[in-house]
Amino acid sequence: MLFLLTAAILGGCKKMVVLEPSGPVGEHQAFLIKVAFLLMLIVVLPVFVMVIWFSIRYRSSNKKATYKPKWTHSNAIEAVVWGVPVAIIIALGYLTWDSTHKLNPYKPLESENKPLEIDVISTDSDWLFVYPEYGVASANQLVFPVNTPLNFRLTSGSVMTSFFIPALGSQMYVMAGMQTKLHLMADEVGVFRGQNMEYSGNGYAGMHFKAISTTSEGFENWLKGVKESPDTLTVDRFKEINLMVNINHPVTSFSSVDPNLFNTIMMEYMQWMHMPEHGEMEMKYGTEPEGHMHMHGHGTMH
Ligand SMILES: [Cu+2]
Repeated sequence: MLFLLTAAILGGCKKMVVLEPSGPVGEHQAFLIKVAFLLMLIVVLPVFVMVIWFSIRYRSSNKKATYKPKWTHSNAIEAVVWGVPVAIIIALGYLTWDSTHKLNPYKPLESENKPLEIDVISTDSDWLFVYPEYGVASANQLVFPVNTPLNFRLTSGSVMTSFFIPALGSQMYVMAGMQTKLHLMADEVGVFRGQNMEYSGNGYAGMHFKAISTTSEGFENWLKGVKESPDTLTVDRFKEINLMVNINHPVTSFSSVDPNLFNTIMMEYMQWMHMPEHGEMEMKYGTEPEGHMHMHGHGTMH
């Protein structure tokens, strides 16, 4: 509680989005943080109490305290010292096991509403959000309807980045030549901060964006606006964006998107991995090197 209080005071008026999230994934994660914190207090609080109590009661000037210099074993102390940590570990272990499965970022979220597919592509300084079902895209601004599961698949046109909207929960790595997945949902209308959690180079400072959770009418209206944009997202246009390091992160709408954009960007790195030296590496190691198998695990094109 002390920690929460201190953090709340230090945080001032700002909402602590991770502890007060706006979606089911974030809520489960905030619950875990709080439970782990309370379980930790079971050990921490008695220790602090005993430090004060013992130092007062057993000070050298207190002649009234019982003096027991000869003792070797105490079943009661052993039971507390071992029993409590074991109970805490069992409780934490169960919670971790259960939540790891429930919060698997690859697991689709349950909802009455139809999920929205969103392809996320990161560059050195920008986030591109492609809506394949609508054939539109948006740079550095993510707009989506409230109470709708968001099915993200993510890849990078450049270095490794990390996609995170703290108010919604779970961050996910974004890697070139690979595809990762993430499922999130917002249960409140609002504007949340999205950011890159990986120090990725020059453009890192500009890699934050507004994640806007809106009503379904708001989303439809936004789509209409995007459809009117003169800008289109072709593979060539993407390459242009990918080369720019723009820390001013302008929000841009694209009225149409090359349907193969995501796979084209991913394949560029997949092909690179299949160059001749790649074969030599497999010969050298006798088997495929671990990193490579990891990449296959994420790719869908192999
Ligand atoms: Cu391969």
